[in-house]
This record gives sequence, structure tokens and C-alpha cells, in this order.
Amino acid sequence: MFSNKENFKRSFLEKLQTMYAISLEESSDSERYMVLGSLVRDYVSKNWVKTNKHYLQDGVKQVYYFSLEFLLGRMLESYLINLDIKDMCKEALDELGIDYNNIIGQEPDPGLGNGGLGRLGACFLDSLASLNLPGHGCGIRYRYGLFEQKIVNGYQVELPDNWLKKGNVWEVKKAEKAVEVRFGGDVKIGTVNGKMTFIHENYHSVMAVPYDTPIVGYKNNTVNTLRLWSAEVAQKDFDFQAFSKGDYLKAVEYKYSMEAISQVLYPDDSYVQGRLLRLKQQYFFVSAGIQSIVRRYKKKHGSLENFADNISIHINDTHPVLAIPELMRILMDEEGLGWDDAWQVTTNTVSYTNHTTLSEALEKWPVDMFKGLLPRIYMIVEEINKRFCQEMINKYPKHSQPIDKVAIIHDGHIRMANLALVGSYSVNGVSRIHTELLKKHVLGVFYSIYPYKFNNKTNGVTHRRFLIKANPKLAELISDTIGSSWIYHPSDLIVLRNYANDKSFQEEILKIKQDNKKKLAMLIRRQNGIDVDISSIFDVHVKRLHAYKRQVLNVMHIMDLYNRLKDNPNWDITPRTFIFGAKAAPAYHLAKETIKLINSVADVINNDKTINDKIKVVFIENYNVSLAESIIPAADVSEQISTASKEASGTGNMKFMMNGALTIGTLDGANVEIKEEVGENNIVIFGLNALEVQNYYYHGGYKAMDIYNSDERVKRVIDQMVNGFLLTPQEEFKALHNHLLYHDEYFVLKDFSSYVEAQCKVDNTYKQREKWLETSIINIAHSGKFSSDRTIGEYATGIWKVSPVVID
Ligand code: 26Q
Repeated sequence: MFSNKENFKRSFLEKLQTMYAISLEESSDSERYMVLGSLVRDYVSKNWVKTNKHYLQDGVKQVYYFSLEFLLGRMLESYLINLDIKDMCKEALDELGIDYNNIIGQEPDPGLGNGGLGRLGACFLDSLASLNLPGHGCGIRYRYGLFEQKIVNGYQVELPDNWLKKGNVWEVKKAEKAVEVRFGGDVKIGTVNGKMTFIHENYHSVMAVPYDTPIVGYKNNTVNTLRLWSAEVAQKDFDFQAFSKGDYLKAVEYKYSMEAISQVLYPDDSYVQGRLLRLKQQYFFVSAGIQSIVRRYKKKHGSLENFADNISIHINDTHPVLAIPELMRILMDEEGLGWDDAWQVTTNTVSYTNHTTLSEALEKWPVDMFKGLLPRIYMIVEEINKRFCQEMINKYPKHSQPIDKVAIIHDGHIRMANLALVGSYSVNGVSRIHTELLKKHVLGVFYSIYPYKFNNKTNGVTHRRFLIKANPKLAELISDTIGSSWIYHPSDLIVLRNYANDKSFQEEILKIKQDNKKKLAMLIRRQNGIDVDISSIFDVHVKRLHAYKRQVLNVMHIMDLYNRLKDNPNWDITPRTFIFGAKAAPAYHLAKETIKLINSVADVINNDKTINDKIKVVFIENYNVSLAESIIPAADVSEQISTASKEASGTGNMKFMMNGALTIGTLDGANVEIKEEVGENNIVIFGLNALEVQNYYYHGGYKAMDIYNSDERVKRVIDQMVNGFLLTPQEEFKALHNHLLYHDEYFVLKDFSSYVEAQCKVDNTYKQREKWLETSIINIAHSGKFSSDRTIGEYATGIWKVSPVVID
């Protein structure tokens, strides 16, 4: 059907008829999207079957990437690119009189993740398939993804993300592969033939039903699987409940409460609260995933022998850490292994990635809640803890203090990171500085116990989505200039360095950037009703909203610029458009106040005719993967300004660099390695470094008020937040104002002057057009390191020990 245009057109019209019984003229864009989608799915299915057959061969090790989030973004065009049929489809649709972009735009953007961690999972799936690696995703099929953000009167308002409203063409429901997951109840301990048995009784059960989505590799026939689980109470269980207890309403309630498990993604990404439903979600998908892996393994091998040699289970942060006790439970209670054998298998199967140094983001669950919901799993965790603590006492008889630090159960709580460290064979950070901080501070005691478990895997992003798909003109220019080997080997982008000073190449780079800026300007015109000048610097700050990411620092700089422009209307700064996009967790008040602050500053500045449009401020609502793909290729400046030591890696920074933006950033996360790649003249670094930040935390010595009192500009800006300057009630930004003055834990005021200086440098560089373009090209040339193909290659050889399986 995709062999040539004529065949494609015929298949398209036929499918339209069989699916909707209508003619082309009568069909809507949404119907046309569904038709193209199902054609693509049919086309993929052949290789999907074939890939699975290959994976059943002996000696093929499989990786399962467990993650509570997969932030996929739209799939259709990625499929077309990876299947190498995009141009053909585009032309054929054109000949049918159908606008390709309208069709692509019909697809909902599935927001099954919060931000970096979820998007990383999606990039990893793309890289696994593209590197011919047998690696699959396991997660939850949320009925509602991350909320949709509307900005009303400057405030964030959250609306449900009903992404399944019109159905989902990519998924295949596998009802017959459903498994049961049990909650609550109690555990009866007995003995059979001298062996202890654990019988789980009086539990509530729910069916986990898998929905599989194909993950297509880049031009290589590989089709891996993303399996997302949905909680469903089957009709028969529902009826049984109703009839046996004679209480119909109770039965309905039961169904409703059980199915709630997969209803909604939790919108918090850096402050974790111990919510029962969240714990249910975690056990639900982990139990379903492990059961299905074990079942498949037994079907193929007949027994569980050599399990760890053939299966790798990777946990994306601690959210799926119950994989450890759940695998223990299945091995012991269902497969009859003894503790030591089960422990051997488990700890050789599971590996773990940490994504945070923030203590408030480390998961811990109250023992009572945990025990009530997962009685048997609790017993296993307790036993793991007991044995581990005993081992520590034997090893370090004189020190009791480290045991308090490393115990899994402590102070009435279960510490999930500790469980992950004890129960896995590998723990990695996501950038070099992050891994070093884990070893020195956050997980320091564990590092002294298990130094061999620690390793670094610096994050990466898929250049297929964030360059080839998002910026096709740039991708084409690169291939025309250095050949297309970089698509398979992103490190070949380095050849572009030879063109960094090439005038005609620079002009082409500039032209593409201007085109992308024009498109973004049109989007801003449509969505915000604001006209922006495409010859101004597009200075972009898009990511989740959090105090440590310091959107406020950016705002303070904008306010200061404005003040200086008002004082001196002839000041010849390069015009700038400050572009923001960010969702705040709904209960995170300071973050929401920051959104309102950005919009209030925008109101003042954008409506002031006296500054001649030299600066503008735009907040683009509902930042998501699709918007990222439009915004990033249009950026001149990439804002990566977290307090040093707080951003584990960042991945937006890599996407911007790949698209030729200049980074202004702190020495935090992957910025450190970006600087190392491009050299200090091609990135603008400012602010405290991680060591200085740590020193202030340990020894004190910083008072924001001192800076407020000594720096006129800071004082003016801080005062303007509460003195009526912003045309909002005076108490609107009181909390933020107080936070900055009295609890400036993220050193916003401390880094202000250094940031302003750095921004001045950005302005100066932009004025030297050739230097700017050279820097832009150097950034692209060095972005190869930050491809997720490199990262996944390192996971495959360094952690999982899996090898490629070529599908012919
Ligand atoms: C946990 C428990 C309860 C509710 C929510 C959560 C939760 C959900 C999401 C906790 C954390 C997250 C997401 C974290 C995240 O996105 N971290 C980012 O991961 C990126 C990929 O490694 C890094 O680049 C970023 O630096 C890091 O902040």
C-alpha cells in the first residue's frame, strides 16, 4: 500500500470507504487522519509480528523499561519518517487535494508524562528501536494525561486532557493477555512440607488490560512494543460482586474505585506527596508488567532458569521500584524459589536511574498505608530491610549512624530510593555532575557500601524527532552539506565545524532560523494576539515551572531591562522577544504566582508604546511536546538557568543546542558537558557553581536582604512586584516577594548581577552577526554527543548487556 503513490492513493480511498463509507469530498480532516493512521498501523503490523518472532529466538536478551510516564508526543509523522514514507505520503495526499499539515495536526498530543523524565522514556524507546535493540516500554494507559493549561486573565487554569476522546489509532488492546492485580486483604502464613507458604486472602482485585503501541525503528524493520496497562473490572466480577452480596450500588462503587487507578496522571514532578492512589498506580503497573514478563518467559523457556541472563528490568526513577519486591513475591510464592535464589535473580535483573537531588522529590511512603494496601509486598520489603540492616551491622559493627541513613524502613516510612539501591545491580545518574553529587552527597553512604553499582549515563534526546521532524529544513541543509551519515551516527555532525566560518553556509543557517521564527511569530499572533518582530532575539525559557528552574530570575532581568529602557529610551539594545512556556503543578502556589507574574510583566511591557517595541514578553499556554517542536527550532537563546546542583541533567538544553540556539546557563546538569563540547566561547555561563551553592547550604553566609539593600536595580525590581507597578492588587505577589527576600533558597538574588552581565554578553554577540552564526553552527556540530542513541548505546553495553537483533 505504500510502495508508490498510486497504490497509496488507492488504499487511502478504499480505507476511507470501509471505515466511514464516505467519499473523499465528504470526509473531514479528522476522518482522514484516522484513515492514514490505520493504514500506517496496518503497514507496521507485518514487521511487528516479524520482530516479535525474532525476539523469541534463543539467547536474545530483552530489556523492559518501566516508567510511570512516557511523554510520546504525536506519533503519525514520526512513524512516516522512520518508515521512510513521509515524502511519498505528502505528495500523494497533495495530489488528492489534502493538506498534509492539517492531517498531522489532527492527532491529539498524548501527554502521558510531566516533563523531562517522561520525555526521556519516549526518546529512549525511539533509540532502542532505531538501534535494533530488543527493548520495550511498560507503563500506564492513563485515561487523562497531564492537564491542559489555559491562561485566563494571566492565571493558569487546568482542564482535563481527554486525549482518547476520538479513539487512539495506534494502540491494540490485548484483552486475552489481561492479568489480575490484588490489593488489600491479609496474608495467611502456613507450612506445606516444611516450607512456609503465604496465602493472600480477602483482597480486592482488578484486571490489568494491556494496550500495545508499536515503536518503529528508523528505517530498520524493527518494531518494538510499548505496553500500557489499563485498570478494568470485568463484567463477570462486577456481576459476581453485585449478586453475591446483593448490593448493586456497592458493586458499582467497587468498579468505579478500582478503575480509578488508571484514570489520571499525577501532575506533580518535583514535590511528592504520599497519596494512596499514586501507590496503587505504582503497584498496579509493576505487578501487571512483571507477571506478563514472567508468563512470557516461562512460555518460551519452560522454567525460570537463567532469568536474569535473558531479562533486564530498568526502573525510571523509584516510581516502579516495587518491581523488586513484586519479582521476589512471584519467584517465591508462585514459583517456589527460596529467598536466596529469588534475591539472586532479582538483584541481577533490576537496574535503576535516579533523576533528582532534591530531597523533597525522594519518594517515601508511610508504613501503615503501605502495609494496608500491599500486605504481602510489605512483608517482603520488611525482610529485605532486616537482612540488609543485619549485613550492615556485621560489616560496620561500630557505627550505628549510617544504618539510620541507609535503612529502607525508617521513622515510620519506606524509603524507595534505598530499596532501589539495595535491590538492584546498577544505579545511574543522568549527567556527570549529577552522578558525582549522588556519590558525594545524596546517596553518599550507599556509594561507600556499593561503589561498583554507581555509574553515569548522561541523558540524550532523539535527533529524529527534535531535528529531522521538528526542523526538516535544517536537517536537509546538514545532509546536503556533510552527507547524511549523521542520521545514523550523530557524532558525524562534528564535520559541520568545517563550515562554521563559511559565509554561504552561515547565510543558509540564518535563513532557516528566520523561517522558523516567522512560523512561530504566526503561532504567537494566533494564540496570544501579540505581534513579535522576527529580527529580535528570540529568547526562550520553556520547561516545567519550579522555583529551582528560576523562571523568576529571567523575569527580574526583563523588569530590569525595562527599567533601564524607561530611564534611557535611546539605549540601543538589540530588540528581544522573551518567550515562556511552563505548566505549574496545580497545588504549587509559588509556581502559579510566577505564571501570573510573567503575564503581568508582559501586560505592562507589551502595552508601553514608549519603548518602541524593543522588548516583548510572551507566555505560550499549554507547553507540550508539539509546541516544543515548533518553539525550539525558532529559538536564538536557550535559557538553562537552574540553581547549580539542582537540575539533574535537563534535556531541553540539548534540543535547543541541536537547533543552533546559544545557551545561557549555569554550570548545572548537562550544561556542564555542553560547555565542554562547544568550548566556553560558544556558551554563556554565569552564577554560582555547585560547590559554592553547597557551601552556602552547609555553612550559611548568604542573606538575600543584603543584596536587596546594596543593589539598586534589585531593590527596584523587587519593590515593583508589590508596589502597584504591575497593575495587579498589591498582595498578588506578596508570597513570591517574601520568598525572594527571606527564603531565597535558590539564590535568585545572589545570581542576579552575574545573570544580567551574561545577558549583556548575549546581546553583544548577537550584534556580531558572523560570530553569532559561527557559534550557532558550532552548537549544532557538537550536539551529536547528546543524541539518545549514544545514551542508549551506553545503557545497552554498560548496564543491560543486550545486543542488537537485526530484522531482515
Ligand atoms: C512522584 C511521586 C508522586 C507524584 C509524582 C512523582 C513524580 C513525577 C514525576 C516525581 C518526579 C517526576 C519527574 C521528574 C523529572 O522529570 N525529572 C527530570 O528528569 C530529567 C530526565 O532525566 C532530567 O533531565 C531533569 O533534570 C529532571 O528534573
